[in-house]
Amino acid sequence: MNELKSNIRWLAVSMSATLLLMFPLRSGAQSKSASEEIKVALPAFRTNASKPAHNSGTQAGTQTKTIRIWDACDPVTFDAKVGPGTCIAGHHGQTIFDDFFAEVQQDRVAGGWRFNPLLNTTDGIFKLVRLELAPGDRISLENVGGETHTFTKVEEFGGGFFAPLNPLTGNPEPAPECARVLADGSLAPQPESDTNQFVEAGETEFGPIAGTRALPLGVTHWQCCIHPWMRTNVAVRDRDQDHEHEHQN
Ligand SMILES: [Cu+2]
Repeated sequence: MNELKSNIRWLAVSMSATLLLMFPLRSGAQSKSASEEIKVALPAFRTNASKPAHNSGTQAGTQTKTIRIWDACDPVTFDAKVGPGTCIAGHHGQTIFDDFFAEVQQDRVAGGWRFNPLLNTTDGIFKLVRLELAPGDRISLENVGGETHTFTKVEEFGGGFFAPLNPLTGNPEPAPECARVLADGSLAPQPESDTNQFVEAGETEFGPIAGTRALPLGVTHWQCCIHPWMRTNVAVRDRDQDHEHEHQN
């Protein structure tokens, strides 16, 4: 089984390499609308910043809430179109790049790329989940997809640093917490921090702790800086506060 897996992985890598030789990566991240034009140099967003320290000694009564990060990328076609290593083989994704791109073009989102919990379906009414935390609670970020995603606090939701997706998703302007605009107009990712975490495929890491500077009392907005429709709101409230405004976002 492991041998089969490694053969598949090797096949994906060698196919990507072959495709890359046929279609070398462009430099500069110009915004193009046709999927054939999507070859952009992937910004060096796999930073070497150390992972946030695992905090020991959590207070009694606090809890950890997991946000699962999903995608459905097909390794061969994503690596061919975006760059080697974009989608790691061995995960569950089977959506080929052109189908992903066509879905974003038509719907502004790709449904398989999302943060969960996403929807509250109790009472037969669908509404966006807002993660409710009390000081001391912490978020765990579990990437069960094949791509790297970010969990980034933004003042207002906006585009990410992967320029081709921004206009298609109705976010022509990147959120400044996600991207810097370079002199040539291309975008560069903001450095990793405790409010801009890069979670690689298959990784689980601790996210921010409620009640700290990164995740203060009140409602904060978080998004992925690669796929700008991946969004969630987090509310931090003292335990004795009532939840009468729970329905608001
Ligand atoms: Cu993402």
